[in-house]
Amino acid sequence: MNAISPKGRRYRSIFLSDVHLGTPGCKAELLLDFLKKNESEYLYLVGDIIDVWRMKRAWYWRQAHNDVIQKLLRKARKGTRLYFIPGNHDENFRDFTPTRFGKMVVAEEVIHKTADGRNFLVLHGDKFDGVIKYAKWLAVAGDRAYSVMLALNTWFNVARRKLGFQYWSLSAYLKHKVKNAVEYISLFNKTVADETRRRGLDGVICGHIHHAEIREIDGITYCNDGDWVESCTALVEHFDGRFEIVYWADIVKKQIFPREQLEKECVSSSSQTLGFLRSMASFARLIP
Ligand SMILES: [Mn+2]
Repeated sequence: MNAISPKGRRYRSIFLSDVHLGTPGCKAELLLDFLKKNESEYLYLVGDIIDVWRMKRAWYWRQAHNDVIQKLLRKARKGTRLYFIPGNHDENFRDFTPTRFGKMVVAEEVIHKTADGRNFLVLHGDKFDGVIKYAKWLAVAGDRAYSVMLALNTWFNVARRKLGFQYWSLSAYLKHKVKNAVEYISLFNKTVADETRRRGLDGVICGHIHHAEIREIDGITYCNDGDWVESCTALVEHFDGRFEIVYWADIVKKQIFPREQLEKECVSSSSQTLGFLRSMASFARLIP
């Protein structure tokens, strides 16, 4: 890949999610460029990094996808504190939570303490899908029903997975139910902020809805780190505890990836498989 883009910088923390490695939509080259140029003490992978369930249907894996994984693991080896939080597209990793693979911590949720001493809940966000689906009904039924719904949602998803069914997509469901995307996003924001308040925390960092945002919601700081399919965004924490969204695609405007070039990069299926297995083996090598 040719040299492009301005130089990056050093942050206290970087949060990334919804990369969807293993799908044609993943902007792996841009992410690789971001990872090469930006360093941090903490690196959080906030879910849907590898799109395992899409890959079960259609295999898509390029060299750049391997490179992203290798780059992440190399950062961990060199001292970056790496946290892997599974999402609904890579939920197979939830079978291993909480655990530590060498330098990488795998967990459903993590509490991140900012440089200025605030406590942030870090999680993917898909566990609120059920709550959002029944939002109106739950508002009437009250707090207890809400807790039951959260528990049911988790139980339902484990059962569905064990039975080999695909993930039920909230966004697909809401396309018919909710008038527009804005309404859905604000419903998601509010649900996540409510849960954060219930737990007595200062803020929350999540992904899942592919919409980067930093916003105050009734005293809770809500941060969403966006995605690497469309917007190519990362959430960063500066050394004074201030959060910011980095729009890497805007920073790297010049860069274009002609479709033919991508196709040429797609090697034959056996070597794709081999590359993928090698990446997974790198994960395994981290086991102490
Ligand atoms: Mn998700």
